[in-house]
Amino acid sequence: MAEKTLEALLKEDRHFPPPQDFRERAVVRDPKVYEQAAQDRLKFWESFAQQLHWFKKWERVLEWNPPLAQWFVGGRTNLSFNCLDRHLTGSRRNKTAILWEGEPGEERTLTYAQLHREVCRFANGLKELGVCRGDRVTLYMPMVPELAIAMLACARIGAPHSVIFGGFSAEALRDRINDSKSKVLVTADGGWRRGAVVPLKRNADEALEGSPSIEKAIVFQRIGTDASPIMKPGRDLWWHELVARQPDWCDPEPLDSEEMLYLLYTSGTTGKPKGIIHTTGGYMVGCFATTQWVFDLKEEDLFWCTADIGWVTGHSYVVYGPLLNGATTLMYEGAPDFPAKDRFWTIVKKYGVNVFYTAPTAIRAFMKWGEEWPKKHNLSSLRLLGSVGEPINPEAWIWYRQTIGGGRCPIVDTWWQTETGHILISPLPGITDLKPGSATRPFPGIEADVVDDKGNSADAGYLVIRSPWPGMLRGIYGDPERYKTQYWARFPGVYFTGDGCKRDADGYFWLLGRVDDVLKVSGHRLSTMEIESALVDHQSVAESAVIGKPHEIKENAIVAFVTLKGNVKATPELMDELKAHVVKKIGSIARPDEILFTAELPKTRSGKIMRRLLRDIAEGKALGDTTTLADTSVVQALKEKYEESE
Ligand code: 7RM
Repeated sequence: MAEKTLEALLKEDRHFPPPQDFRERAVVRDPKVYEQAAQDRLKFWESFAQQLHWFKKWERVLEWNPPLAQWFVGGRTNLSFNCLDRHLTGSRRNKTAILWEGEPGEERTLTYAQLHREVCRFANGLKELGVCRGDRVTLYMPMVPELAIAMLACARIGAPHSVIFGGFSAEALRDRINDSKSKVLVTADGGWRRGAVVPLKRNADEALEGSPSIEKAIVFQRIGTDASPIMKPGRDLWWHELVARQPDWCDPEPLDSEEMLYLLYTSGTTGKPKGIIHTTGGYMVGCFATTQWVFDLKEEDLFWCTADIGWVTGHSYVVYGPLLNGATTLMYEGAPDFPAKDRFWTIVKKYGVNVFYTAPTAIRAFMKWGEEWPKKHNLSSLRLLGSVGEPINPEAWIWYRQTIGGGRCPIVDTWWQTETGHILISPLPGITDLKPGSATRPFPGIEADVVDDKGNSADAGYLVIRSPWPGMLRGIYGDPERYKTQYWARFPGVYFTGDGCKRDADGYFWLLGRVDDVLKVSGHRLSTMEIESALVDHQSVAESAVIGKPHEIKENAIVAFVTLKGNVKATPELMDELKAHVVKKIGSIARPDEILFTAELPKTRSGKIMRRLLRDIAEGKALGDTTTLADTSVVQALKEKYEESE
């Protein structure tokens, strides 16, 4: 984050206590929950586990051999059973579980009983194809109920799912399938995005040419005649044909608490994405607890988390968290500005959304589009707003509160990561006084801290988590060493988040963005190294360095400095070709906003690229300390060139 905004942030002293009527009706009203949880963290988490169904009760709540944690040791449970069957005996049986709106405007509702039936059928379909407990299944789907159905079916039979965001390219899909060695791929003939078809099956076909582990591909028909995919005999089969012949009951596997529930690939500081491992029992308890307490969920609430299920936010707060709580979760397939910039507000009004959870990048886009769009709609059903994915600047926070929340809705700014599984820092909306731009305090039972370079508690420095929590990652798939070095080596026995953080006099946390080479671009997590590898993969590129440049809506714009091979000429056509190459290697979310061709990159005497200087150049700042630079003329020339190109 730029220094100017940081300074402004720390001067932020407005605060907003919970409105009285909200406080009186809140799920959590007693501030003592913090002390009670701190006194006995295990008892705190256990109290949530006790509200869920277990085939066999756990023997111990936690087994902690840093950095390896096991939660609810010896317990047996099933996520799908807890999300579905548990609600079938009482009044929730015919309650809407998933309320779906397709981008072209279709509506579908699935009650808990209907969802249960669909999940059972699909689970039986997977079994027919030979999927067994422990086999990985890759899901590459649009935002349709069938994605949630496939996840819950996998969870039911104990086959870990690996959801790949539909915006990833064929190559990115192939790499992730191969890393997980999935046996089955579930995809669709396409998805709708801004009126166009996203060619998921075509990408999948390309990916599967190099994915030997895949035996079968199940294709959900979302588009129909406009897509008409080519079905490969012996490999591809239609979802509707597979489920049509299945019975609508499937026994839930009594899974060990520590059996793998899913893998989710996320970008780290190297070029290769990591398959984050989440297991069954702890993740379930963490999602259940945080959804209920942070979002103040009531029986009659309609909850809308706008995240794509391809990201962790969609896993925990579109699917598992709300369904564990027996809530109604809204799922929307398309973009916020299609067919017009008020699509979200049309949906809020049409269904009467009560709790709305989105990302700062979206809020900043809404601000830019102007308040006339939300003002066209009655948004009075909203009672609580959430934010996630990056720091929210106070201006956006205030706008969100006033323009969307009508000044009456508390805002929960929730900090967490793919690795943490669920929210770790957030207000409790019935208790916490809010400060715009601060995620406020660690959730009860979470021991977060801010430390300096030496690992001592400090007012500013790195955000760390000092003790294990139920939903924490259990490892990186296929790379146990990287799990240790990445998260637990910087400060031994302490979880390193990779985020900078400041703590104020009231103990409030102010997240300041990443301190490593991970970038958030429109809420999507990318690694600079991944984009560099994609560029260097092009035949004309010798070397590249990618940085994030502060952007008013996207948080970061992607800027790539590129040196070309031998006598390759730098042309505008080549620039477009390189951008397209990155899209092909990773997906459109990684397309560089700017490419600058340069004869040389600034390096230290030991040959390391000095990204700090590149960032200064891109931000148009005076150049900082260049004394460690091997050749100072390189950077001066680069700066001049960049300024010319703008
Ligand atoms: C949920 C998610 C994780 C990174 C994390 C932070 C940033 C997320 C907030 C935030 C400030 C927030 N998972 N981040 N939430 N920064 N305030 N409320 O986003 O794995 O994709 O990204 O996102 O840098 O480390 S993620």
